[in-house]
Amino acid sequence: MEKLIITAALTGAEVTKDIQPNLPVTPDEIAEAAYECWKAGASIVHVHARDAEGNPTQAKEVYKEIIEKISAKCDIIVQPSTGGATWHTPEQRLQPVELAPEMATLSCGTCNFGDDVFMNTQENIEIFAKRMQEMGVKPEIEVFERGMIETAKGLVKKGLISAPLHFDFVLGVPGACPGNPEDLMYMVQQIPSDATWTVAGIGRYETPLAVMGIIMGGHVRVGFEDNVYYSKGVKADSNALLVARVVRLAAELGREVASPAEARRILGIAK
Ligand code: KMH
Ligand code: ZN
Repeated sequence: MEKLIITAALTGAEVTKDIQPNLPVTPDEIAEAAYECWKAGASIVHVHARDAEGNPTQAKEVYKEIIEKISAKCDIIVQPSTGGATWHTPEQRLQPVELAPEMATLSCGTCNFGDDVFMNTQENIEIFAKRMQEMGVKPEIEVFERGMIETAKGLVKKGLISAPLHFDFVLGVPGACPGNPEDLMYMVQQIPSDATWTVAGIGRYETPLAVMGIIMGGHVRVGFEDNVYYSKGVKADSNALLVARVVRLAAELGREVASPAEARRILGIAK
């Protein structure tokens, strides 16, 4: 089994400081949180930017500042979001790809997202995929529902993304696929045999699905974007503590953790 890639989803677009007082929102806070997660064992950070008021923004300039600040501290792979918030336009969402980051997310379909709709039309998915290809950005295919895997396979046929694909199963979003073990096992059975995958369990699904990812040979995402608690009713003090728990679980289960350089090799990212 390959070493385990741990992604830290630091901020997201939905969580606020009221919900999680330790949420990193400024570029300095995000860079420090990324550094702490790197020290704890993460090899990728999934980044959402916030503006000066703490609201979600997809502004290229803010992502540029965040990437520069993180890269000055450590060699972790920085993966900006192109999902943004549900109310962002496709044009706003695509902005960080212009910075040619090593990776970026590519959501491959529309689903309900709590009380909102996370809209990804076929036309926009193709525009996003094409621009990532032109900019040399490795897409992480975000899968919230089963059909999104088929959309990704369709992008391969159209030459807009290429093997080996890397999927992220985001399971447990209210309104989309739940995060039970059988949901993950079914998803994994549908992807190409040469593909890699990560699992991100939302809320109470986070830790059980992390264990599933470790033992099934997948990779794991944790962090405040997905879950703000350390245990039932107890808020986590930092993203790094959530990463550190996955590192301990992996050690107990006999799986080594990948460095960023090893993660690049596993994912086929040339630095
Ligand atoms: N905030 C969600 C609406 C991504 O980062 O690519 C979308 C999201 C997915 O978080
Ligand atoms: Zn995200």
